[in-house]
Amino acid sequence: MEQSHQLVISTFRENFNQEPIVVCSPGRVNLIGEHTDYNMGFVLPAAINKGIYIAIKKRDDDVVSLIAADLNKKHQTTLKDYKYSDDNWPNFILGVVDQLLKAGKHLSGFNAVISGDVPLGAGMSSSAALECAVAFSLNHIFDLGLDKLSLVQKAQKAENEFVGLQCGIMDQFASVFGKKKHVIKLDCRSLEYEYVPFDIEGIKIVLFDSMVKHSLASSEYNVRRSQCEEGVSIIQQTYPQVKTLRDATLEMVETCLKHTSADIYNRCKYVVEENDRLLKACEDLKHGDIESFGQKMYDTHEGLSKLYEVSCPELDFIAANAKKESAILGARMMGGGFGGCVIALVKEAEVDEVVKRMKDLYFQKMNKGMNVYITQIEDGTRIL
Ligand code: GAF
Repeated sequence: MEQSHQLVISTFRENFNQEPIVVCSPGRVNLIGEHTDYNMGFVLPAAINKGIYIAIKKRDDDVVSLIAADLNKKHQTTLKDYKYSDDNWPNFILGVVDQLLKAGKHLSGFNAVISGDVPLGAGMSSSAALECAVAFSLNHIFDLGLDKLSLVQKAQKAENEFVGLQCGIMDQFASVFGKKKHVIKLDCRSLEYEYVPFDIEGIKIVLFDSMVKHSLASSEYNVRRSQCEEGVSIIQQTYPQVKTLRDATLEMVETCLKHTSADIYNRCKYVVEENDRLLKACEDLKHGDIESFGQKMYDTHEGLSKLYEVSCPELDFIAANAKKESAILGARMMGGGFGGCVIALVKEAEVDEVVKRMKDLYFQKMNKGMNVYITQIEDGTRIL
């Protein structure tokens, strides 16, 4: 992290000859509760020790001058002329600017340099981290007076409306509200949340990165979301009180969807089961029953792979091998899917041997390497 911090400052000084402020916004892990956020259910994410850094300072004109230090790329536009960029990375910044302007906030132009150590496309939420870093830093330099939840919502809407991914609120919420050594039990309907201690003696959160970049992710993600909505509209014909899948029971899914399309039935069944699983997993945490918690992670993987169909052969292979390791208490694919990481709870004393075996097996089967990240749970978005 220190490297990205230094890089944004030095690049900023070289290019703009000014002193910036620096904001860091972390990536996230999610222990359990996948594809539940946009169905108004629960999630259990945490901010981690990998993040996006932004060095930023306002200008007197309306020029927005951006540098992506890791990509060695520049983008320049104005507050009047900005538009979607085929280069992609500027969109996560311009999308937030767009939301703030639409909300009637007064901005001038600004200079900004970004860098980070959240691997891109690995399901650790680099895009949400960037959006949150931008929202937080603009709020600070222009003194916009937005609270943390408003910043999260602006960042999410930037992704929905400018980038085009109909994501839920989990990633942005985790990045901003993260708390060292705690996971966040977030109710995505009421937006009430609780910090649950997650500092388990002798257990590490390890991410096995399949190195598959999820190219299908945004299109298939939006398809999953509309399949869930279609399921809800069918259930509503019999149960008008059901507004989202959060309100549905397995019995309703069986009665109303069993004889409709298999896809709709499977997607909705998974979401209703996952919500229930998360609540039980939180009970496991309270009782310190990490074995039972871990078993639920494997069950989530099964659901994501077979019912929700957002996994891929590489992720299935990693999760299946994890299950054979006695030092891994639970594992599952994490995030939107179609690539990215498997998250695993691994006994600390055996991390090195386990990682080596998992990497070797992956290489033998897939003929490619796998990156592994041993993460720590850290605080959310902050000024440095
Ligand atoms: C992506 C989205 F951005 C989140 O909102 C969430 O839906 C997640 O996929 C799946 O749980 O990270």
